Amino acid sequence: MNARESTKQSTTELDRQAEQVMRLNDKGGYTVPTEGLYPYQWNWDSAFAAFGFAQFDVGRGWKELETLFSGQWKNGMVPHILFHTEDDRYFPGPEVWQGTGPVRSSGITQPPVAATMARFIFEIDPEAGREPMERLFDAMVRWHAWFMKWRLDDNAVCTAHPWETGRDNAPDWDGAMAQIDPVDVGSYTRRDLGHVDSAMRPRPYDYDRYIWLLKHGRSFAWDDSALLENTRFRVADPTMTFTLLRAQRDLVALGQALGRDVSALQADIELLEAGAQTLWNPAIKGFDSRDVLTGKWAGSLSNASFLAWYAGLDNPELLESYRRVMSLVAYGVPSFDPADARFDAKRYWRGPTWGMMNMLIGTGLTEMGHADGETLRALTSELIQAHGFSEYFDPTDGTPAGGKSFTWTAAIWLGWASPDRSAI
Ligand code: 9WN
Repeated sequence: MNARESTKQSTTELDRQAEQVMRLNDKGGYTVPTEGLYPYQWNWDSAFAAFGFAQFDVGRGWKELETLFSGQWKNGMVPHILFHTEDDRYFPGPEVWQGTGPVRSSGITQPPVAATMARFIFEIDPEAGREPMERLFDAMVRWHAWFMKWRLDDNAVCTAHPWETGRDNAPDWDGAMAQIDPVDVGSYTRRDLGHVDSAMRPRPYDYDRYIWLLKHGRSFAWDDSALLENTRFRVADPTMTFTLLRAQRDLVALGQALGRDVSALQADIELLEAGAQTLWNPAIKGFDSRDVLTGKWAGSLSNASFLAWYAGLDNPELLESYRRVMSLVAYGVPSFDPADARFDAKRYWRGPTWGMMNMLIGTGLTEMGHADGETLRALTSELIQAHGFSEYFDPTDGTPAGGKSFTWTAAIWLGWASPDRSAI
């Protein structure tokens, strides 16, 4: 067998294993990110799961999204965790969050990638997608409208908790977190450290503040208007801004396919395009996070900064920064600039590379006509071939980190990184 044939054979075997990971984490209508560490339905994980399932079972992909939106609150918000069961392997659980929606849930949201994944799935089979999309369209419009109503600052999208961005301990929040005195946070037991080495997870300092913010939100029964008035954490950030901008564009395309009026969504796109530009920080040659309460930049060049192309915005200086950052690592976009002293190759969102972020960044680069997108796809493919379906990886040597048999890594392998199965 020549080298090419043997690579082909092993990638086909990986396709099979990725499907197995998805099925293993499938709890019937929704998928957990990984057994043990994350035993519930997470918002953006679920959107990636839908995309992964759709590569071999389009109906199951739509089902995932419909289950996610079954947890939508009256105000339009779609929670970051839906607690369909009881499970003491994760903290904080439903009794701590006390979300107010139709399904037990957290009280915050996560990056809106669902409409984008829905568009990818719709394009695989538009006929099969018509019915589920008819049901999902208004719900997606309402979720996006909730962001537009409650979360804009200078038309950039803000986060109210580090967990909302999905980039929990990124240096983006260091300044805003330092303003919080987690007094009266009480004692609690972290469950994550029973599953993963503490060097790969957020520190106790961060957790105290995560829990303090949770209790703060809960004390206002998660009421948007009361929380806005009493806000203690509000950061305008590239993750939320770029994912919403992209999602609004995809919702327009889906709406047009369904024959809906999309003029309000088009107006939102213009606002968000202007808002995104307010996040440009010339000092880091990149899109940055801005603490709304102090007006200070985070000075954080992160993998979220590189979501600009995915959001449909090109920028030659950003491309220079991207190429510089990529020249410092071996295996995909690091979550933080390796040239910055705060870089930590294994600690979660302060250095490691994440497959699904690579997919969003790579897709954007390719759509903008930059060959770097294909290079990133090939690097991510090599990384997974060498190190499997872990939650994230050390970008310098590929060492797998966090949870194993992870849904989103398997999903992006199936739909993007696998040489046999690339759908986008
Ligand atoms: C808190 C499930 C989630 C991801 C996030 C990731 C991590 C949770 C945690 O796991 O966050 O939401 O407990 O660490 O940071 O992006 O959605 O995979």
